[in-house]
Amino acid sequence: MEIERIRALRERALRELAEASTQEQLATWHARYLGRRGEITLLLRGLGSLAPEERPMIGRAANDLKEELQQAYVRQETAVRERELAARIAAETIDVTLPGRTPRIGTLHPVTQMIRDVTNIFAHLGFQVVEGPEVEYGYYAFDALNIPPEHPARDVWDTIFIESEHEEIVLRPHTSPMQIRVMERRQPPIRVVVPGRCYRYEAVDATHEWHFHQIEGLAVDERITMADLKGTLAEFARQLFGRERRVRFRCDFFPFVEPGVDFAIDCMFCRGEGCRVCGDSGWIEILGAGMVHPQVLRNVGYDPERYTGWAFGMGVERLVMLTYGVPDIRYFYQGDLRFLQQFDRIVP
Ligand code: YSA
Repeated sequence: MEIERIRALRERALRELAEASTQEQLATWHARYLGRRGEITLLLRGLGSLAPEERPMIGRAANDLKEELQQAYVRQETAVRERELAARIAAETIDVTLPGRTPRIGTLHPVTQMIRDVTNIFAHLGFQVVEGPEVEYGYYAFDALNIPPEHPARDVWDTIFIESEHEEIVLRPHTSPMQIRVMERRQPPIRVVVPGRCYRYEAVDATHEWHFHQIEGLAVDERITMADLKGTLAEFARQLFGRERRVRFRCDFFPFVEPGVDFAIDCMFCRGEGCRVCGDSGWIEILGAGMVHPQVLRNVGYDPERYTGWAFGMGVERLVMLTYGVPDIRYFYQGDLRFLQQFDRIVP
């Protein structure tokens, strides 16, 4: 009888073991048959209660079964582990020959690109690039540039004041204050360009922002002449806008230069014929310039009998608008990627 029970137990145990296909099911099986309270363990423990003549035979059969089940368990456990490992490896396979995902990198803002283009041209012409404060004393923004208080020209630079009671402190409305700062600190020869942000108390429209960028230029030395200014600016314009550009200088007024000029290139869209971009004039004004006023040289302690110089200032946004046909300056600072992504030239 007992032998029959052992045989049935063996069959059931082996069948269930064959069906166990995960580590979890194997653990349950092990606990049920071979664990501390498992059926085999209980069977062996119950041998003592058998009749003495039955004990040897049943005892051997029970021990043999335990041995057999233990070995079968090890085999099944190994097979399940290997199958699970193979499945995991298959699922996690990486095809190293697939092309990688290209990370999305941004591009330089068009204004930054233009600042780099312009300063590069001047750097190759022997100019040094310097920068200066955006919050500026009234002295540097106006007085030292020959624009005294109450001078009507002061209104041209619609200024944002930070402090005006004790000392005039402003957000610089142009980069020209850097002319004074550079000359105060150095002796000629001087050749610098100064890119930077400017601010004006200005009604914003398609061509005016309340903050924008300028690039200032300054050259001071003995025997510097208007001819140097004309040659340098013509070369600059041809490098930036094409060698075929024609250039034009006309009289203009700025308190810190004498004589003052405005500098224009022939319109690259209509080649001087007249179109919407150049307002039918055939010319596009790109900067103001002139010979540094003797009074400005005196203000920084230079002797105007010995030294002469010229300076210029241009608006960067306007250069980008001209180059790419951007119709409205407000696009630059709205952070709209659809606009910015069009300037996807990667500049090192
Ligand atoms: C002139 C002679 C020099 O020897 C040196 C510099 C200068 C330029 C002078 N400091 C100046 O600021 N002149 S400006 O008022 O006519 O501005 C120069 C350029 O800045 C303009 O031609 C324009 O391109 C840009 N600009 C001025 N206000 C602007 C602006 N751009 C966008 N928004 C505004 N609100």
